[in-house]
Amino acid sequence: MKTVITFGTFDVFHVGHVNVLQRAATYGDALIVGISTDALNYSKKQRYPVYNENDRMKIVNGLRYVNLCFFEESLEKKREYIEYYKADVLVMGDDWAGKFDDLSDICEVVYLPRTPSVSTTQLIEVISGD
Ligand code: C2G
Repeated sequence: MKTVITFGTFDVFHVGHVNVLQRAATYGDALIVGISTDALNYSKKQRYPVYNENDRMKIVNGLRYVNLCFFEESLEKKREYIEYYKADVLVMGDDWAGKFDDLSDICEVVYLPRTPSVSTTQLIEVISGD
């Protein structure tokens, strides 16, 4: 059995997230998703996500091609998570291209093209009428 792992905030969940998760699932038999915690997001962006970590996890967990979700507490712990979940493949969007190549000693590392013209930042601008 081949296990795939991916990570993300998934806030506010949109079709670009669906596409990357759906494509990631095709790289193996089971897909595990690390959901960035609210605290991790705050440390990166100095703002909390629109949806809290429990709701974001519930949304991603509800997708039929996602087998398991867990909270990603630190960007530095990817190696630990990959080893813990015995993942064979790490899949990330290509905005992270090259960033995780050092993990290729323990798993296959794949970067998938981002879905163009969809982003939460853009969505927030449309909703707020900016
Ligand atoms: N994504 C995509 N197309 C978009 C937007 C996002 O393919 N238009 C992908 C990203 O490349 C990523 C995943 O969707 O693989 C989740 O994106 P984010 O929620 O923005 O995750 P991010 O904050 O980049 O991840 O360890 C990484 C952290 O968890 C943070």
